[in-house]
Amino acid sequence: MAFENILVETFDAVGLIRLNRPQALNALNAALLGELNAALEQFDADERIGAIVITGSEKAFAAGADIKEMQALDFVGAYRSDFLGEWEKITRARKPVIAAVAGYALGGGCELAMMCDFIIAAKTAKFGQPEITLGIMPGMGGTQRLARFIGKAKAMDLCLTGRMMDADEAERSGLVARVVPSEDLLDEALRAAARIASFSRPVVMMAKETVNRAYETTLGEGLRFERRLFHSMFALEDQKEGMSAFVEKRTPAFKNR
Ligand code: CO8
Repeated sequence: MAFENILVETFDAVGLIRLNRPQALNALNAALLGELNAALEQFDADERIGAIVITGSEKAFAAGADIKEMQALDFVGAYRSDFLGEWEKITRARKPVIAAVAGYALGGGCELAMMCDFIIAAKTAKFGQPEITLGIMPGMGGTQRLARFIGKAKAMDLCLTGRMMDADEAERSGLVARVVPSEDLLDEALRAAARIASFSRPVVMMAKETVNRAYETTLGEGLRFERRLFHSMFALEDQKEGMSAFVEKRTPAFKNR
């Protein structure tokens, strides 16, 4: 499939998707969304790929949903087409997805980054939910994921004032996993993804699924889910290999990659 709004590359076992609408600061329109979902599905299904990175440009990860596309929308049209409901598909990728964020991650851009498994941010990154300034509120998970990830106080502050948060504040708040100098952003994200891809694929996928379960269930159910999957890992050759390699002081050669 030929893409017009994203660029897709592979680096060994890592799939890289770059949002590429520079004229609109990577504003997220329906065409870009369709392409992003298609590229993610392809990487998720590709046996050679173990982890995926989504990034934007130096200036913008994404400056939000495309305001020009939304401007003329009416309630009936938005409701009947379940406008932008397709975004949820991103969270269905079973392989880990890292957001590498430089510049603006605003509105839908911040929400897209939060749909990824973790965020690595450049010093220049700016996160925010400025929808309130447009007469709307976040609609792709901003009110829900922010509240869970950074707590009520900061979620309210960002959603109600529309202010931006810099990379250091985002890291302090728990939104961002790591902050790195801008020039190192892509290398750092690709290195993290390559490291993930070097581990046992089923174990990585189960670890992702289990951490995500923490956001959807009670602690007791989550702990039982974790323990059941943990037990199942003793059926894997990769468990034997990983533990034998540790005891024998050598690097493990995982088979299920
Ligand atoms: N949509 C469309 N076009 C955009 C967007 C956007 N979100 N952001 C920037 N652009 C365009 C500008 O219109 C401009 O185009 P042109 O040159 O044709 O005028 C170009 O990108 C460059 O932008 P600026 O000239 O504004 O660049 P600056 O460096 O001066 O400013 C900012 C950068 C601060 C990022 C500024 O562009 C800005 O404020 N952008 C809008 C940010 C925003 O409000 N984002 C939230 C959008 S709403 C949203 O995401 C809701 C999602 C929920 C959907 C729910 C569905 C169910």
